[in-house]
Amino acid sequence: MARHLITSAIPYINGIKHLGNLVGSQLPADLYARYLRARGNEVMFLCATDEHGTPAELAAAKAGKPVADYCAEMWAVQAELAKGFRLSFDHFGRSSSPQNHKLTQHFAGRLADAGLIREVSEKQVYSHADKRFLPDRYIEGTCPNCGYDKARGDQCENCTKQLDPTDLIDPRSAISGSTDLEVRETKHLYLRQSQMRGKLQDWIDSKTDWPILTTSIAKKWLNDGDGLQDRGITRDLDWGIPVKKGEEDWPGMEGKVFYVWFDAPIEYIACAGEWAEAHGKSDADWERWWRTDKGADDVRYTQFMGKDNVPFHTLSFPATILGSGEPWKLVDYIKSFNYLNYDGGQFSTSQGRGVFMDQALEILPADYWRWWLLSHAPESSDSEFTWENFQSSVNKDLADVLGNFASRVTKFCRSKFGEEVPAGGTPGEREAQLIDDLEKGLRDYEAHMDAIDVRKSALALRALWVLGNEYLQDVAPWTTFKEDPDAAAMQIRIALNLIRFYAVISSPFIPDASAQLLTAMKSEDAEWPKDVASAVKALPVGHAFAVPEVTFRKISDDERAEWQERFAGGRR
Ligand code: B3M
Ligand code: ZN
Repeated sequence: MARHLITSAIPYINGIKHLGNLVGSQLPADLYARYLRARGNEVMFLCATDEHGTPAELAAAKAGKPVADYCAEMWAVQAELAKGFRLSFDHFGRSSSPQNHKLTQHFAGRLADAGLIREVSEKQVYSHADKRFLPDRYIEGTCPNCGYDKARGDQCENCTKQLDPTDLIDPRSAISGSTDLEVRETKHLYLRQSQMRGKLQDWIDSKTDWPILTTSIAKKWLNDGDGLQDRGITRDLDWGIPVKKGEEDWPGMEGKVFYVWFDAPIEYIACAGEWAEAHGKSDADWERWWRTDKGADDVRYTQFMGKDNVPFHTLSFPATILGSGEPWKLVDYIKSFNYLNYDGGQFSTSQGRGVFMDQALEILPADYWRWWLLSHAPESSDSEFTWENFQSSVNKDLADVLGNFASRVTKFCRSKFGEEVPAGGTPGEREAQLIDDLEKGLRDYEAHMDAIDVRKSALALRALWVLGNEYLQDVAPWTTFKEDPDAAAMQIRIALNLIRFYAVISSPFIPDASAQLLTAMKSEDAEWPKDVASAVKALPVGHAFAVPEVTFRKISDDERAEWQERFAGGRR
């Protein structure tokens, strides 16, 4: 038994996530967490909402709510959807928690003491009407290059020219439209990441087992002069973690907050503190996951995220941790993902394009989505969701292969032998072959799961389901029964045991169906199989079972067409 700390990138608070977001971090992290628990490891699986920054403020304004209220509500919505998808977090925290405030200020203080923070004076646009400094992209005006009248302060969308807000003709606030703007001097804190280049380089070079996607992005940013530039870690916003040096005020930083990307990864740690508080545990209980001087040296820490988040996790966050000079746990393995596209285009939150988590659950239970998303995870390249593909995957893999196996076997047994595991017959060569194949297949599946090769794991699991189907097809107990009822009983005994075996090993992918099948087999033994030979004998002769309700139903062509149409026009 080992100890595993697992975190998923923490989703932004401003709205419900789409399936592309889900498959890029939270869902594969859940798959891995469930697998490791099923194999008897001690797991701490953490996620949270990422609640700071301009997008949170603007989303709250758009909803007409105070930002704190908006975040509290959206946290509850996201927590409920996470439950709906059976994401088995040990805790779903909030980056706005008191724990994160304290820890973020603590890290800033440590970094300052280590000489890794410098103050920089900048010119920034202040909006009197909005009573705030405006980030570059919240200033609009006319492009000096092409005359487009909705150019943004960072770039003109029309001619793609990179701009400074001061380049714009007739600049106005994108929030209120006000033209009452003023350029003001303001001071900010910069993290001197450049000082840590050597340490980061050594650390990344030591990670020879990381996926190519992760290391290629990390190295690109590390070696590309831009990647390790000193980085502003404060902002002129109201909502966020007030800039402090530990518990002390920071002269000149009054009214400023930390940049969202500074405090968000620190929430991974703070979340463990929130977990401890929520469960009446002590500091030592969470620190044993995070402090190498307090027991975390034997923890393996794995992070999950979309590729766009990799630089923050391979450079900025490690810079914060290493720079603190304190014994915090660094990540051991970063699993990153490409993008999932939607039906010939991209998923888009701003345009409401694609299927969102709440909508998905309105249509079908979580397992259907979990299976499709995981078996098509965008690992080696981007992948695409199409309704045809979804329909065919659900109908073939889940309904025909797994669901049908369970229903055929149990119904046949009920009609010929009654609702208990039948006696009689002796396994022969075909059964020995089956056990051998399953044994190899199981080891293959485990190896892919251990390596977090999500697609390969799904393929390996499906191959195990197929082996059972092929066996049934070959031995055809419904035919055998006419000449040799004892042999048919033996075949069905094995097949009934396979249902339980499948329930156990499929649970990381499809937890609800697995639980349903285990209940139908009236078994509480969900322990991961040590070997297949004993797994196919786990339910003894005379053990009662019930025919399960339909485990997976098929998606009809009409439904597919209806959904395709419904989701084509964007979110309504
Ligand atoms: N909220 C971006 C995202 O959800 C960001 C991740 C933070 S991880 C510390 O993709
Ligand atoms: Zn332009």
